Amino acid sequence: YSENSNSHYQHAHTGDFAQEKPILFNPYTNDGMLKSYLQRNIPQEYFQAIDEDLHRFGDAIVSEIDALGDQCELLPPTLTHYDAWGKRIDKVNTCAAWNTMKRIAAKEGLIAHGYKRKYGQWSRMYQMAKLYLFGPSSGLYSCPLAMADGAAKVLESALKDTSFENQFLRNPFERLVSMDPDVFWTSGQWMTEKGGGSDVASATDTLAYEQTDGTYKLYGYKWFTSATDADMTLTLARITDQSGNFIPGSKGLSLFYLETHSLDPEGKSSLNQIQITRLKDKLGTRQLPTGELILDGTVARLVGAPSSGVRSISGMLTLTRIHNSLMSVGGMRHLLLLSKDYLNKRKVFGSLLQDNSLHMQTMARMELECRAGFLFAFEVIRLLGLDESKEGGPTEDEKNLLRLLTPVCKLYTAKQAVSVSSEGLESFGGAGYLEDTGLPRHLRDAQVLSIWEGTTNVLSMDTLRAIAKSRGQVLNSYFISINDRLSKVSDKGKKGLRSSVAKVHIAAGDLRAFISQSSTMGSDTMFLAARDFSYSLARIYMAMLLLEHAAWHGATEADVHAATLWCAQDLCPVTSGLRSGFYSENSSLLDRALVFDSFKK
Ligand code: UCC
Ligand code: FAD
Repeated sequence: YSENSNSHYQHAHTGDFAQEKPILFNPYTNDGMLKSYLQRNIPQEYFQAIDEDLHRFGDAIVSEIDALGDQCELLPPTLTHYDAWGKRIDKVNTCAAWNTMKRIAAKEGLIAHGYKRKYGQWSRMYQMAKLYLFGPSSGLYSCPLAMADGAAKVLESALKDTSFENQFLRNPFERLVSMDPDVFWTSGQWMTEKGGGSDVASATDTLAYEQTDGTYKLYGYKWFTSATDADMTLTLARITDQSGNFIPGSKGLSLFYLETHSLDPEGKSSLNQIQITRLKDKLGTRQLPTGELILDGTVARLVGAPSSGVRSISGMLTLTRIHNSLMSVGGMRHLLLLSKDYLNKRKVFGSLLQDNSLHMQTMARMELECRAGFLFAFEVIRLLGLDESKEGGPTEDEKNLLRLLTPVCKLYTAKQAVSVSSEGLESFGGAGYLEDTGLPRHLRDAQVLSIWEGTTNVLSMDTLRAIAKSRGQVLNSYFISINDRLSKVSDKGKKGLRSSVAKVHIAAGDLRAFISQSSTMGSDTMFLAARDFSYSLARIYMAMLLLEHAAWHGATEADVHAATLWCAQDLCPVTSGLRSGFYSENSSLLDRALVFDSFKK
């Protein structure tokens, strides 16, 4: 035996090749869409300061925050029911990185910027641009921040309402919008009960008993509560009369504020008569403690008028749904940045991925979804900024658009995020499926975006609610906005844009025709068409936004190509659905037969 070649104990030969891994570079400086959008929309005197801050923040994400986000995934929260001596404590244990995220969020003003309003009507754009960069690297800390923002919104408007004693909301509001990490609070949003999360009105059986001091004690079971470690929450419950009777349905629900911890008689902090029965075992969002809670005499205070709980909490839903859209587009962008870096690192069939035109076509399609989603989410954010801080107040059209587009944007971008995340993982081949690459969690975390904060169908119904409640005014505002803004695009005469503008006009015309026809077809038709109708509203509006961006003087050839590609798809699927008879009673019966075909319990 020669010493090197024939030893029984030779070091395993594994070959010389090791794949270079994808790296995240500054997510601000590498996102031309974000920068050009902000440049196009924010006055120069503000843009410069915002640009500098986002550049710095992008560096911090790469150097510090992204690694903390990884830690949150690797060290998920746990629940300790009892201390060593048998005392029930229900302590949620979160990792150090999760706790650091809270401090970063406060210091960076991730909620505060939306309320300090240093940049007037552009403050929301600034705040949300930071959150868009932060979210995908935050280990899901974006979730408690979304709820904190939603709660701040409700509390801010409640504090202006003089019809009830509201000063107890001052301190929590100041904490939610604080930039001091030792003062900053996050909030929960406890709506879902065992009986359901969509049909909250039927499912809620948490009861609220008024006490002599004007507070309430709540008794109930909250079935999904994300960020169980939050400092406070807004929740729904039914107020009983003295005989213990309560009003069923939506009309019987009231909104309550409560703090999750209170001081016990010895001055020690303990849960406010809350038992955390367990933490959910979830497909994704594993970084986030999502618990089931029993409220057993939890002390709470009524916010606003009794029996207007759903209406009162809808301000929170608007904000959290906007955050959901933001996280959908932020997640797509983050994965795409990694995928783009991989293009010149991975070779297939003798050439780099970046030289493979079929792969580049696949990448371009993902990029297109991301850009369209981005413009849509930031359009809703722009409208939110106008609604809150426009000098002289928002116009009726702006208010209508915010109401209509919030659910439409949430439902559409969530679906885009699931599909782009799936394709994004595939762009890494088998590596995209391996846990230790850190990639699979992007798909797992995306899947929840179309479920929580209202599923796709429930938000399609909310779109119809917005239309019905405004007697169609929100749709008038929608078509006015499309026409006005497209008329400016067609004047620019950029190559290829005119024919795309014409396609959007045709699609918008088809949508109008569908709307006028649907009024004669009965409510069942509109119910069956609701999802395709919302998709049509989304695609047409996104087409207009892409064209508007492409017509901007600073736009690139890529922006023009993106607009052209988007307009080449079916922009108004509800028209095709109607032509195919999808919304007829007969089609509905056939759908039912298809679903149950050969299904026997
Ligand atoms: O999932 C959750 C937290 C997840 C973690 C946070 C993620 C943050 C983002 C991601 C970042 C990473 S919390 C649970 C979320 N739950 C839902 O979204 C519930 C889904 N269900 C619905 O949306 C339903 O439509 C309901 C429960 C809101 C309403 O159903 P009802 O009972 O049929 O309601 P009504 O009777 O139609 O409405 C009652 C009142 C009406 O006003 P009035 O009384 O003036 O006639 C409605 O017009 O509430 C008004 N209203 C609204 N107003 C209802 N929805 C809205 C709305 N969206 N905007 C304005
Ligand atoms: P269901 O309502 O039972 O939906 C089942 C199916 O029916 C869905 O496909 C839905 O689209 C469809 N459907 C329902 N209604 C209609 C309709 N009218 N028309 C057509 N189709 C319909 N909730 C909270 O309150 N606070 C939280 O912090 C929270 N955190 C969560 C965290 C995670 C990880 C998850 C997964 C959920 C969380 N939820 C939370 C709950 C979440 O909001 C609900 O699960 C969601 O709203 C859906 O409700 P559901 O589970 O009852 O589904």
